[in-house]
Amino acid sequence: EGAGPQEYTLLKMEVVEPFPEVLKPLKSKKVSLVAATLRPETMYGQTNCWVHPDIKYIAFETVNHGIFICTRRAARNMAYQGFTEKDGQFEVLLEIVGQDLIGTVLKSPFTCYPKIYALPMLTIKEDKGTGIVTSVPSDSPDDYAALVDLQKKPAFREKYGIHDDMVLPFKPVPILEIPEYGNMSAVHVYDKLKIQSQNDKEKLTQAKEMVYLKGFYDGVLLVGEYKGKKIQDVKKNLQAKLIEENGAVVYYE
Ligand code: A2H
Repeated sequence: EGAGPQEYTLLKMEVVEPFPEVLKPLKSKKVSLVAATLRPETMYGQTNCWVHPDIKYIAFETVNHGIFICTRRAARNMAYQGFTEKDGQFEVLLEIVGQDLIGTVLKSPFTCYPKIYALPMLTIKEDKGTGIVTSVPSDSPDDYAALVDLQKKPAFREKYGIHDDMVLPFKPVPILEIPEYGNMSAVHVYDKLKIQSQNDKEKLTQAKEMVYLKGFYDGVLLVGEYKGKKIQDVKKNLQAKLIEENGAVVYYE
């Protein structure tokens, strides 16, 4: 990095009933888990949200978007980008450990699943984005690997108190067609490289390299308003649509 700030699309995933125990104090408010993504054009394929069980998150009030949940570091960045009343300042309403957010029910823009769940991902970095990630297993090898880990390993679900119905019904959705990789590029490279788990670091790096540039330059949307269009031509339009519909906002770091 170091080439100046990176622009992210900050996706707002709204907490819906039943609120988890830790968020009950905020029950009467609009509360969102926020995730930084570089791929707004993939939001049609969201199947879940990722949190790290051991990362500490906070809740703070924004001026225009209700309450956000993210790392303290991300909240500080947002406070310098006009998200809070006083520049550079934010009030911590709650401190929450990721573990306690697992199973939270969310409504997220563009996905075909009416509600999705917050689930554990152990490779989330604390010092990038918000520490919360939106999961698009059709097109992100990291997301697919982490979802397969949960779907294939009942003991892993049990360890975090995750019900089968938060995980098993959520299949990757075909949203982009990429020449040579088909309509679920992450699934294709995961199989091809015989990736074993979300901790298969080297292979996942390789998988990401294989998929990303190709997806951006040659990928074609299979769903939504821009069905049939090339991603590079409509990525900005899709980001604008998410923002207009109040599902996202621009965030830099
Ligand atoms: B992307 P970059 Cl479909 N820890 O969004 C680990 N990963 C994180 C993160 C964190 N703290 N914060 C964000 N990310 C992920 C979609 C997506 C993403 C697709 C394909 C590739 C892809 C759905 N997940 O990222 O280091 C988020 O996942 C490829 C790297 O700033 C975000 O975009 O380049 C991306 O990594 C930001 O990573």
